[in-house]
Amino acid sequence: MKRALITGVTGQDGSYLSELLLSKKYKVLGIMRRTSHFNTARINHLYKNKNFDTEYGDLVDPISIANVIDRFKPDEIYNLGAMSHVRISFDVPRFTLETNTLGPVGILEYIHQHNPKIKYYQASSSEMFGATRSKPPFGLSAEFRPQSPYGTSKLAAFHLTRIYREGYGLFAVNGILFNHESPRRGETFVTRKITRGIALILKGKMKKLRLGNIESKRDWGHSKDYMRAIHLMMQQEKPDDYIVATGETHSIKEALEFCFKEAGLNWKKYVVIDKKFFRPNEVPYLQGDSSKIRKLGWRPRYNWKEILKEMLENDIKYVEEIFES
Ligand code: NAP
Ligand code: F7E
Repeated sequence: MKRALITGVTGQDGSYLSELLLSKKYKVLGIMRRTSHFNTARINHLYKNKNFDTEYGDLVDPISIANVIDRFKPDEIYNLGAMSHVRISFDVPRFTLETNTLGPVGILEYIHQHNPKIKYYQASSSEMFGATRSKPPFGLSAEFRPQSPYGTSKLAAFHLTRIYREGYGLFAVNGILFNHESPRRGETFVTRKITRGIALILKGKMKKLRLGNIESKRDWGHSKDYMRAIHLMMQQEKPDDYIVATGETHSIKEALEFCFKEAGLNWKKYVVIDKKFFRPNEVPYLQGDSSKIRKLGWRPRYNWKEILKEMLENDIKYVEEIFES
């Protein structure tokens, strides 16, 4: 039985990856950090599986992570834990680098020093392309030009992963994932903010939805599809880097129009543009070239409209339930 250790298990991707690995008969241990509220809503349903459990640890405390690795002895480590919000990374730049860059280097160094057989996955991001001057769609040879502390922290971790692979021969893989969403997406990312906002408006609990720059464009996929891709890259004979994207790009405004129309509403009546949600630097356009992982047989099953529809339906149901009880 393969053993997988997942950091960021309480997040969107951690929960779907756990489900996928459990369905493939892995033993899964998730590392979660201590918070003052319960943070296990996305994984509570998994505890009934005898092959799933969690332990406390924090990426800014490398000894805590090393202790868990020592006890659990994983075959594969998926490093999904991160301060993952781009705008907030401008408010907490140091914490962002500590978690997103020093966290992974701690794990890589542990693997190098103590058990070089462990396979390592690094959750890299399309934010590393930032304001790239390369032509879209962006592939592995496109210029990296991050626009935020978050993008910079992920770019450093990307190179460290490559360096440990090339320098020490570790099985260390970067998945450069473009934006991926789902009903489990954090409430402050733009797609979920829109679908949750519409659900509250329909229920009469919200009057206006306040957003920032709605002109930027994103290549949105589904988290479930992207977790299949990262597992696939970890099963290859040789470690390598891959891009995961749909190749289709749409503006935030298009997403707004689509979701409000689905709900039978005119977005212009409800959306207020608020400077508070703009970023000091923006990433204006993202579109990925995922041809390399497609050669391994991966394809996305969801398109952007199906994702948004699923999220909207889920939020409408959720809001109905909380205001009924
Ligand atoms: P998410 O929902 O924000 O989850 C992040 C996870 O990291 C949560 O479990 C969080 O714990 C944990 N975490 C944060 N700081 C930590 C720390 N210091 N120590 C240990 N754990 C910590 O993010 P996601 O959307 O699932 O993304 C997963 C990974 O992929 C992240 O590394 C993200 O940067 C990267 N990524 C995401 C996308 C995307 O579009 N979703 C695209 C490219 C790359 P709490 O639950 O306690 O907050
Ligand atoms: O913003 C604009 C915002 O926060 C998308 C993370 O998972 O994907 C994610 O980062 C766009 C930006 O995602 C609001 O300015 C407008 O142009 O949903 P987002 P992101 O910044 O692309 C990458 C790949 C990651 O790696 C990250 O971890 O939407 N936008 N108005 C807004 N964004 C937010 N959050 N809130 C607004 O009110």
